[in-house]
Amino acid sequence: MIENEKKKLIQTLETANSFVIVGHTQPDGDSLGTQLGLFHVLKNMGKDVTILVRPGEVPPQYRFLPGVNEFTDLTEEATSVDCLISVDVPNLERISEARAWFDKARVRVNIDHHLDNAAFADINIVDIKQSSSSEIVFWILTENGIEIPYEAAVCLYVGIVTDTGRFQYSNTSARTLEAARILVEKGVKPQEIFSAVYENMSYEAIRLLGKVLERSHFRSGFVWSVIEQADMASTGAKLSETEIFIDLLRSVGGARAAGIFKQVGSDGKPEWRVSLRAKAGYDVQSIAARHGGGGHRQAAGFRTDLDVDEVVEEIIEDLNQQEKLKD
Ligand SMILES: [Mn+2]
Repeated sequence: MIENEKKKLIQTLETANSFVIVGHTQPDGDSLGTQLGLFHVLKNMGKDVTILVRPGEVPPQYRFLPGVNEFTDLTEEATSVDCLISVDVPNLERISEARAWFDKARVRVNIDHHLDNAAFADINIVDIKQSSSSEIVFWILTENGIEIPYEAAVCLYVGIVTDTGRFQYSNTSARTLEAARILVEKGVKPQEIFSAVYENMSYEAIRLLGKVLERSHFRSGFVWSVIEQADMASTGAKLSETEIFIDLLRSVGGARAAGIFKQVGSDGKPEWRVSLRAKAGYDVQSIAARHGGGGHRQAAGFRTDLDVDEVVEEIIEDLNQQEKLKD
């Protein structure tokens, strides 16, 4: 069935003239990489392409991506296009204001690898076995002989590198490495990408990282910490720079999962944006789903207005439950 959907996509890419490409809110390397990768490919095919992002939401480590200055503010009034392509987005809520563009588009396409994808479009290409949305797009283009220009190769490579934790997570397959190999053959330089994405933290973010590590807790195989709103002011770091902190927490030996609670919303009523990461054999997607969030087995998130302690207890209980099911 997915092969049929891919055929429909190729047909649409060839026949439609105007495209809008949307990713998810708080975009990561895969969401941005897939959007920009498709942007360059379609431009190369002579198409009229709009790419949407929320202003100010591109994390600094992705500002080197070719085409990053071509984004249109998604809160601008929607225009009607032949085809909207949604990438790395599990459901319509996560495209936020781009919903207006979705409603006006003639054909809607959904390309994603999230477990909980809601198949919300006319053409749905959801493959949870692939490492990233960038990898899905890479193979569709490659298998259909559509040219991937150098700029697109850089963007798709960044999507794959970031979603696989630099080819270390369990979603890294031989096929993933094969995709990376072909992209490198097209001129992508792994060291340059590594340096741009991972060696580009602001000093302010490093100081915030120090605080977050210092106030972390480790109990029953769960490592967690908190980022308060006041921390942003006292260090000058930006919330979008904190995405990778959780990987350090998960790296603790004996940890089954890690969590970071980021305070969002107004100070009067604390609300938390919770990011979770699991080590192989554990599943944080089910935990996030129970709180109305989602993601993948190894990386998921949700929002809550419950107390941190309460949520932590629940997560530990859940991890214990998963442990029992393993025996
Ligand atoms: Mn992704």
